[in-house]
Amino acid sequence: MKVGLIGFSSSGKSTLYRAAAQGRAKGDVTAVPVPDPRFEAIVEQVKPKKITPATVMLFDDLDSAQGSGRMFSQKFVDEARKMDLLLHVVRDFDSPMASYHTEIDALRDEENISVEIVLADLQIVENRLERLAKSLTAKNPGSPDYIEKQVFEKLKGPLEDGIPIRAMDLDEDGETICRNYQFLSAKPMVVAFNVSEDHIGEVPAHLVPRIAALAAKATPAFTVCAPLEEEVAQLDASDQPDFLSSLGLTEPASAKVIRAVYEALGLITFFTAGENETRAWPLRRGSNAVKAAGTIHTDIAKGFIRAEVVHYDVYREYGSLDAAYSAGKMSLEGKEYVIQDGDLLHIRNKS
Ligand SMILES: Nc1nc2c(ncn2[C@@H]2O[C@H](COP(=O)(O)OP(=O)(O)O)[C@@H](O)[C@H]2O)c(=O)[nH]1
Ligand SMILES: [Mg+2]
Repeated sequence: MKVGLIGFSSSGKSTLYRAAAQGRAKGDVTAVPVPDPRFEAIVEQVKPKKITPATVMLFDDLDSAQGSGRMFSQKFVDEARKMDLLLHVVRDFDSPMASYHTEIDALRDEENISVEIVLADLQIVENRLERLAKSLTAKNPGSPDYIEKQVFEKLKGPLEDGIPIRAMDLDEDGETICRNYQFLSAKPMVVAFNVSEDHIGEVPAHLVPRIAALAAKATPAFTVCAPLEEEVAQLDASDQPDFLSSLGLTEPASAKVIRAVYEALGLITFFTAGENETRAWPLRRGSNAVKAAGTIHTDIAKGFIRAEVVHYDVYREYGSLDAAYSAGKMSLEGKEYVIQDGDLLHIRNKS
């Protein structure tokens, strides 16, 4: 899953990118581990030879907005279209580096980018509707042009009101067409307000209403302090908890943001706890057991017999998989079983 960082220059994108990459950042693209205390607990108990967390691909530097004239370059739009989710970083700290606006105004910056994204989609919709108005086949009920025209007419009004496509209720035709057009405002988005050091661990009052308004537009929003996050990421894992608690925090804000990204992508996690490899696997919410087996290996899906399932909560209660199995807490599930977030799986298969 591809996550692209967007936002004005010097808003803190690269800083947050390096923090989230936890020391693994190489170039502009990094597979970022999804923080998951459950996975850490499993690893701690199993002590496997190989540890493979779930990851998302984080893309820094999509060449986003500079803040003058037309905000989005064609290169930016082309790159952003390839992403599965946009992570919008907004500056809410004072910086001599910020060349585009001297005064801090996070609400203005957030809105400018969000509006531009909606306008980019509106322009495509309007251009296409103009063509379709001249199309004869678009008058033919049931034709692809006719369906597209109906969908686009429904999108136009809300887009004019600044509503992103992701916040609209689309029918199946709408979903398909929007996917084909790769509309930017149809992509899930998470907003990270990059606050100054004196607002660590709190939400400044001026951001509270905006964060609520964004949530109502299907856009989870958080505050982070990117340089602090980077500092935390540079510490040894064993030193992080003390440092965080000295600031009154339980975990880095970037962990929360990456988890929100993961959730906004519609992903849940299942685990395989082996002594050779213990692994967290991302899976589309609502997927069944064969689909999960196929994520591990196509052969395992083909030879699927049954899934042995122990949920993480049960695993924790008994302390190990062996103990949970001995207590009869393992359930055998068939192909159609819907995987739950936190399931530990072992797939019985013929291969
Ligand atoms: N004071 C302060 N400086 C920050 C913060 N976030 C980023 N910076 C600084 O702002 C500058 C630009 O950050 P960068 O991550 O490169 O921004 P980008 O252009 O969006 O990638 C760097 O010098 C950062 O150290 C913050 O929360 N507070
Ligand atoms: Mg940068």
